Amino acid sequence: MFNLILFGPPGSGKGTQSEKLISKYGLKHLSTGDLLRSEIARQTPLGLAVKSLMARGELVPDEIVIEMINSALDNNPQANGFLFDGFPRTNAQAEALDKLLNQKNTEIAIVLALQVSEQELIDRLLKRGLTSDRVDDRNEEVISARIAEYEKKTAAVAEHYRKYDKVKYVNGEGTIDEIFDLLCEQIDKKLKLA
Ligand code: B4P
Repeated sequence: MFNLILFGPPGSGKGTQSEKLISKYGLKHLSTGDLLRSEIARQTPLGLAVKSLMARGELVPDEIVIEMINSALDNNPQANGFLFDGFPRTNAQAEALDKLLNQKNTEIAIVLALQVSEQELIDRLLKRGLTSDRVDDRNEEVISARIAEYEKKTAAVAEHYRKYDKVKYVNGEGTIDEIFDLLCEQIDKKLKLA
C-alpha cells in the first residue's frame, strides 16, 4: 500500500493536483474539504454543524474530521493506497492518522508539500470565487483567515513528518503540468526505493 499526503496552504493546488495523481497512480482520493462540503450539500446534522465554521474560514474540530477519515479508511478495504488532501491539518490529526494507518499495518510513505507565495494564493482563490459556489472563496477576509489558520495550526504538521524524514518540498508555482511533473518525480523516486 502506498499512502501519500498532499500538503500546502489553501489554494496551493492540492485539489487540482490530487485529481491528476489519483488517476496516474490508482490511489483513493480522500479530501476532507470535499467530504465536509458533501455533508453540507446533503444538509446532514454534521453538515449543519460545520457550515458556519467553514464559511468563516476556520478549521472544523479534530474529532469530526478524524472520524470521517476513520470511516473512509474502513469503507475502502480494497484500496491500493490513499492520497490524503487537506488532511491532516493539525498535529492531533497527524497523530490520529499515524495510529489509524498503523492499525492497518501501513503508514505514510511521503508528504509532498506545495510551496506558493501568499499573494499567489489569494489571487487564485479570489479567481475561483468568481466562478465556483464555494462561499469561502468569495472575499479576501475569509481567505486571509484560512491562510492564518494554516500558519497557526497546520504548518506544524510538516514538522511532525520531517522528524521521520518524509517531507519533500515542491515548487507550487508554474503551470499545472509543470507542478504535476515535479510531484511525480518525487513519487517515482520513492516508489523505486520501496
Ligand atoms: P479544502 O477543501 O482543503 O480547500 P483549500 O485548502 O482551499 O484548497 P483546495 O485544494 O480546494 O484548492 P486548490 O489548492 O486545489 O478546505 C476548505 C475548508 O474545509 C477549510 O478552510 C476548513 O474549514 C475545512 N477543512 C477541510 N479539511 C479540514 C481538516 N482536516 N480539519 C479541519 N478543517 C478542515 O486550488 C485553488 C485554486 O487554484 C483553484 O481554482 C485552482 O484552479 C487554482 N490553481 C491550482 N493550481 C494552479 C496553478 N498551478 N496555477 C494557477 N492556478 C492554480
